[in-house]
Amino acid sequence: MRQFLSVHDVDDVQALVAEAREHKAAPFAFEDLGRRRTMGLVFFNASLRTRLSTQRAAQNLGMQVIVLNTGQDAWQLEFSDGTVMDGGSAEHIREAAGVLGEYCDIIGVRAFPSLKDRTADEREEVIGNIVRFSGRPVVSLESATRHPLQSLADCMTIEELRTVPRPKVVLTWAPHPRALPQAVPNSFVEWMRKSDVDLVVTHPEGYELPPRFMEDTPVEYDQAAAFAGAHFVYAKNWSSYERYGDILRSDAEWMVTAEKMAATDSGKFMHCLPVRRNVVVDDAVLDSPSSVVLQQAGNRIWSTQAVLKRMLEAL
Ligand code: SN0
Repeated sequence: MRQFLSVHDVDDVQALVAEAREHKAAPFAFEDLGRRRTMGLVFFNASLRTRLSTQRAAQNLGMQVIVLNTGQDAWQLEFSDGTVMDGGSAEHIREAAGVLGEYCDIIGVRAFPSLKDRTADEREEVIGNIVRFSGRPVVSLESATRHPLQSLADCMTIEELRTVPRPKVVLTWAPHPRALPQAVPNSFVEWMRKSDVDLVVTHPEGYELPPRFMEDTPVEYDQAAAFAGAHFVYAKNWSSYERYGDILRSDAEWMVTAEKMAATDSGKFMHCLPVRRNVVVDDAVLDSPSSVVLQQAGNRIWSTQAVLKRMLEAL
């Protein structure tokens, strides 16, 4: 695998999930594969799970890991070409990415959207420029429009926990005080569509996800109807795509509660974390045995390890 930016870089999702489960069973089976290889992690935004699970995955494969937090530690970067750089930006992405390519064999990048300019966000310039100017294989650690490593871990978690051949999976919008990206739900839909599940997306009017990710995925505007008989409830807030980056209403009644979960078929509660307690989901759900958020977070290591192993093999 040369790069990992979306589900389109994976030929067989089921096979990759199976490999991730093998890494979980035998974490150090390939501990020499990444010997004398260096993974660079570049964060333009905050991270807890992605940062630590990617380090663990790379280290389990014998790689060295170096981390750059661009916000506080690095020079302010310029992205547009032909600019007279006499303002705040000290370094152009062309040199910065080229230097990363000198130091790293594989580069991971996290770059959230602005949520202001939809067209610009959809161009994925940050990660695209690093691909272009580093000349190295790049792994998305969450881009403006996608979070594929999260989705792979989600597929793995559903595969581990499913009790029926084709589970009903509900992606539900949930309230949040801040405007958040559509990256996690976009990716989740994209990966679920390649999995053997019945996917239903539920959200208030105005929070429709981009058609290029949804395609013909069913949308149910009645959250209670969507939850009926669900085997997995995946909660996530996102801001409006149509009125790009807006929070349309507070919609507090969309919080996931124990009462709502009672209508599911012993449904498991999933969330990518970080989660706002008693805003997105109430304590009663998060602290109940139906919550699988920690298993989901744990699986970030093994799913990333499966991706990095394939990328190391392609070096
Ligand atoms: C990010 C998002 O894309 O929604 C990362 C999720 C993996 N989440 C946040 O930025 C949450 C921030 C907050 O204030 O709760």
